[in-house]
Amino acid sequence: MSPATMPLVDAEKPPSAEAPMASGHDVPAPVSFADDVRRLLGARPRRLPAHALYDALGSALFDAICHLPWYPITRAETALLRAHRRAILEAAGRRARIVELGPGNGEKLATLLHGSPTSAARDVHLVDVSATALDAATARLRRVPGVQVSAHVARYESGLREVAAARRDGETLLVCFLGSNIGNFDPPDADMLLRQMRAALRRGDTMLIGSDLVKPREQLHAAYDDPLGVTAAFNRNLLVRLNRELGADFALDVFAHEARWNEAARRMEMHLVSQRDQCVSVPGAGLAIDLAAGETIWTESSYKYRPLDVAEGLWQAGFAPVGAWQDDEAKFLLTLAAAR
Ligand code: AVI
Repeated sequence: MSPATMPLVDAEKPPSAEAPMASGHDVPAPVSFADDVRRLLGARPRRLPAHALYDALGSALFDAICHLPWYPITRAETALLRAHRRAILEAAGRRARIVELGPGNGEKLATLLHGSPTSAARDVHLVDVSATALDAATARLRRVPGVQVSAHVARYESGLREVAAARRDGETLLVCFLGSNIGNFDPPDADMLLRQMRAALRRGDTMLIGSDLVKPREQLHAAYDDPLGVTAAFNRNLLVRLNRELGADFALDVFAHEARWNEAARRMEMHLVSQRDQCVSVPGAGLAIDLAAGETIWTESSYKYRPLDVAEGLWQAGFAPVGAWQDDEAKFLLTLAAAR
């Protein structure tokens, strides 16, 4: 990896046309897994909720993906964090309370925190809907000297609001949204999420966001359909979860993992392709579906970005990019933005 530093973006100027400030949206009430499955799997094209990929086994498989030579996101981002952590922490301020949304195994935040002066005490908050996912990250971060960790089992928006509301006088917030997690949201949802985040912050708070960039199709295919079949297992595990939790009768061997690059939408898609005509029932969601041979269940989108799109999306949501660092080999971008 060769992290290359990009020039800082002028915080006073939008990347393109002037846009209105974010106003904050109402957060929709959480729906149950069964409701989500009924709505998405019952519709055409058939879909499943990507957030459901992360049960205990799914989280372990995702950890394994991050170690695969064909999946460069985690390594590239870790290298950028290591190279620029002092600048990032300095810009966030000495008294920054740090929040990570979707911390994975905690390794990336640990890398960032090792840039703090050893004397600095840090209040760190982790937000995720999965308690299992939070356990590993909490244990990892407790080993970093001077760090006090609190875990919040919550959706990103509500967890962030909770942490922001409890800040002490004089504290700023640094929100870490790493790993290109933003890429798993369709653009309207990603925009809304950024606006909701902005609404929870005060002017001058900062956000550190990782975005995977558009790259050659072959590299994307290898990253999302790796020769070891780990990503295929990660994808099929969603069916294992439906069988276990909703009493479904998916036969795993008649669904093939497929990774597709959608050029027009600039996204990788993961699908499970039915290998024959079949009928599947999901009693826990009150659903029975017919699948034709070749029909797919779309399980995840991973949007890929151009650097200017990232800056523009942040600006539209009420943030001013103040620093950006790119890994030219892996094509990955880390952006630090201030709430304006
Ligand atoms: C967590 N997320 C950013 C990963 C991604 O690249 O979209 C999840 C993943 N899906 C397949 N491989 C990794």
